[in-house]
Amino acid sequence: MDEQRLIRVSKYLSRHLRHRPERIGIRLDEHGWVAVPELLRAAARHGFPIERAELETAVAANDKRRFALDARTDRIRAQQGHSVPVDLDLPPREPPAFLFHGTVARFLPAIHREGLRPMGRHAVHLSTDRDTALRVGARRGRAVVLTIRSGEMHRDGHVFQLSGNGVWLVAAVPPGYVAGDRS
Ligand code: HQG
Repeated sequence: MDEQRLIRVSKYLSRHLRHRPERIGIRLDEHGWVAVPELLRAAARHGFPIERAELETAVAANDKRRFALDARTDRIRAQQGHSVPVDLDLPPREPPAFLFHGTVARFLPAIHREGLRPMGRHAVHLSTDRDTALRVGARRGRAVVLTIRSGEMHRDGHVFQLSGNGVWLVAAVPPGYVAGDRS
């Protein structure tokens, strides 16, 4: 499977497992799962046939491990990043003292005013290391990395979850916990 095809399949999966399942007539269950045969049938029906082997490669070779396959039940889901409402059914976890969020300068006034909000997604995404946050921010321009006082947030009762691919998720970050900018 060449790199281009891998990217196309990954984007197709992201689109339908995170954002627009209804576009191809599939239904995610409450935790975001869909049966693999159902997904493959729907993709073929909608003009984007995917071989099962391609799907498995796209899951296994994905640079950010965006998707999880449950071999026992033969289902697939996106590990995080949804805009459709899902309960990822992840246990609450104690985060490290600090986490990082990559963004761009033009969002800073709003972020300092109202904190980090999930915007189009179901949660705010935070990274354990600055480099990852830099890459996330750089999708939109010159990246700015915010340091989040996650340990303090957790002590104050905010619930954190860790996705299967290592992204920390929280409903929102109030402005008082946003510690610093760094580009
Ligand atoms: C910003 C990608 C104004 C926030 C990445 C961000 C990540 C605010 C944007 C994952 C704000 C939302 C998520 C506020 C937050 N006012 N702007 N109050 N609060 N923002 O894409 O974190 O390739 O939904 O800073 O690698 O950028 O898709 O979130 O810039 O892991 O797998 O609003 O998406 O992964 O943007 O990225 P996003 P994100 P995938």
